[in-house]
Amino acid sequence: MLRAVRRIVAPFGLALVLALAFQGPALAATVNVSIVDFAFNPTTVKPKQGDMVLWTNNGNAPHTTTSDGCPGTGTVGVALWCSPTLNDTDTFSLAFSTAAKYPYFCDIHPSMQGTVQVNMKANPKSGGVGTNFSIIWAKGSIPTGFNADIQIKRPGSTQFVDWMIDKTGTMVSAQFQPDSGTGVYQFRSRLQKGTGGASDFSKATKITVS
Ligand SMILES: [Cu+2]
Repeated sequence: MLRAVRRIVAPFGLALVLALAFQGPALAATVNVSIVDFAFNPTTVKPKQGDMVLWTNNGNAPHTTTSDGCPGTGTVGVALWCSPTLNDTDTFSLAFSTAAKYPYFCDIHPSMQGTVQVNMKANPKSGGVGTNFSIIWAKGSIPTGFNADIQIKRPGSTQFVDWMIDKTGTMVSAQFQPDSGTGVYQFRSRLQKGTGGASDFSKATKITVS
């Protein structure tokens, strides 16, 4: 009997180990936000590029998840998503491909506010003046009708300046070779709507050149 059980369980155990081993970083994750009366919980989420954010209304009141800039809301922003009214247990989801800081709110209760923060990636994170760095501001492609602006802050500089502007489609990364000697270089990105309106800039991603 025991042997029979083991014969059944062992292959499943192996399958589980293999499944975990091959899961890798390629699979997009889902980050949950619970909408309650009257807040987004958690207020700030940080999905990785390509991850999904799933909002669920767990409150009794109707709510929305509304990107700053949505038409008719009197706000300024990128208007990346404008959910319909979500009643109790209703959900709304969106994959975030592009690094940026996305403020949003509930259009019914504007004091309910949240933020989705997606960071850029750099590979490698440190190197020499001859190193080619991959600077990655989106995964897959930039949403249709939108474009990405990427800024750089070079060592010794006090401000960000434009580096890559109005990138669309699958223009989601670029090579960077240090052009201002050694030190820390910082990059940040935001998403713009083609006809105006933009998200906030992402948190800076750093590379160290020595
Ligand atoms: Cu609300």
